[in-house]
Amino acid sequence: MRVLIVAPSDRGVRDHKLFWGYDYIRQIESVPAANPYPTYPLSLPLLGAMTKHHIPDAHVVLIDENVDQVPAEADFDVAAISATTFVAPRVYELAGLLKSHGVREVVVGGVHATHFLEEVQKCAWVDRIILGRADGGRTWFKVLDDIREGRRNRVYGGAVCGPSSFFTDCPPAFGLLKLDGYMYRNLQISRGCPYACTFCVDRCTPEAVKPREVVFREVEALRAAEGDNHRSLFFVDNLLDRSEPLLHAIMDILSNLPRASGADNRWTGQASWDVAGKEDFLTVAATSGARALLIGFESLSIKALRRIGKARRLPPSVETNIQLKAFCRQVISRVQSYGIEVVPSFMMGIPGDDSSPDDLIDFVEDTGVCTPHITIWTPLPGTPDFDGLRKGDGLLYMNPNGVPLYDWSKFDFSTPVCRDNASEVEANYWRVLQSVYERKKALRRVHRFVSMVERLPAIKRSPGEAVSSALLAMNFNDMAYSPGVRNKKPP
Ligand code: B12
Ligand code: SF4
Repeated sequence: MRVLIVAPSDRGVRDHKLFWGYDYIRQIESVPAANPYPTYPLSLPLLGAMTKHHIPDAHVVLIDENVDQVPAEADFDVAAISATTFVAPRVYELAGLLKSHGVREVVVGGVHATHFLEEVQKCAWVDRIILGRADGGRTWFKVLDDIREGRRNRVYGGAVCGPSSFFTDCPPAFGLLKLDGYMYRNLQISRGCPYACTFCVDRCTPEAVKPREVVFREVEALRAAEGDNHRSLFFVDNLLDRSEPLLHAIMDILSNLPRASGADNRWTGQASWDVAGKEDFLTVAATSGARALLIGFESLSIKALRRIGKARRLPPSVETNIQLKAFCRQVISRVQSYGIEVVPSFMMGIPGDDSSPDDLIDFVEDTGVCTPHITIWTPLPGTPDFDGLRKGDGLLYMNPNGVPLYDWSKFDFSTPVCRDNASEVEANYWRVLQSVYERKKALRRVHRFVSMVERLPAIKRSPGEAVSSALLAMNFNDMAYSPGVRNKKPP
């Protein structure tokens, strides 16, 4: 069986300004042309490994359209396409294209298929749709068997997640990726999230951690596949600072990660604001090579946090916007004091947000965070925010008669898609972005962070490591300060 597995390009997204998208990265002067994209989608090597495991003589080709092209002569029995929402239009285009090339079966899975079946099943070119995880319940094996044996079935419901639902029989097929095309190497230790943010598709999903020997085998497989082209790791886990006892399993894995000689053994990951109180975790993170932790603060307004279901996770003493600012500042300085850079995430335009754009600008300056990740609140299918707005006719860019049902190219996280106050939100957004990423200010923050790391007594970090953290920060800075941002005229 000849199997093509594709992650569609994000290039169709309006104005090419998808934060961390292809065209953003292409504009960064410090990123060599050979590395045009941050990281590969982990679903590709995972599906590749599962296919080879289940059908050892299968010919498997992985294409991430952000670094490669779908072969013109697409002579495949099966094309499997991974769909996130912002690339959905390209998913449908590819499905038609591949069918016209004679591909027998087009299969679509991924987060958009899972949460917006209503739309995906309207596309006539799509033969089979997979909901949920390909590895959970080993749904992908069932799909391959049905195709091989000619059984018709359009929709497969994958199990969401459970402790045993990782595919652990063999590591992801990293060797089938063009690893040279990426700046970081994705790996996953755990999945799921117990929290209930109303804008997130991963809310309230059961948590699971891979056994440590599985993670170590994956690191080794990755290092073998990349050869001399070492890059640092990016852990895609929603939150590394999980609740007990999963936290201990993760700390054990991080402390003992195989360290290849000559490789860049540092890593970046995601955590919650609770991490500030987890000293053991921070110590393990710092000593095992953490460069940065991405933390979702989302807003400096209590009302906005209430609206998105995050306020209930604040300590009871945090009741006003002033207290919230102080709390966020404390979290950041705690993590920074371990020599770890914080990439805080904020969303503007959440209904009820009563903080001002200047609050955010001042906060970035105060905390000295090098690379704030600032986007516009963008409700996506599968979330209560999307359902609520859709029901109340509050969403812009509907496309009532076609596929896709919305113009997803506008859902780029820098365009307001909510009808209320759209032009005000957009004007404020660009003002904040241009202010915090003004070249001199951004470099001053990087310099502050490097000097702070160099002065740290407790953590044994060489100046070289501080500089490397700063370079990472500058990469992100460049990214956000790309001409797309600099030359954008606020409406
Ligand atoms: C790592 C990551 C990134 C990385 C790498 C992106 C990439 N190219 O893969 C970076 C940092 C670059 C990134 C950027 C962005 N990301 Co991101 N990211 C993630 C994250 C944390 C992990 C994804 C991952 O690797 N998971 C592990 C793999 C193994 O699981 P998976 O992808 O879910 O695949 C499983 C199933 O979905 C299914 N499946 C997937 N594809 C297919 C295909 C077939 C045929 C089948 C059968 C099954 C199947 O089976 C897989 C295995 O079980 C997810 C959140 C999450 N926890 O999943 C968000 C997530 C994918 N990102 C998201 C967003 C919004 C973004 C940004 C727009 C953020 C921004 N504001 O800029 C950008 C967009 C850039 C881009 N073009 O991708 C959203 C997407 C929501 C949506 N509805 O589309 C998510 C879900 C976060 C969230 N909770 O809302 N991201
Ligand atoms: S945004 Fe983060 S903390 Fe909130 S539900 Fe999603 S994964 Fe969990």
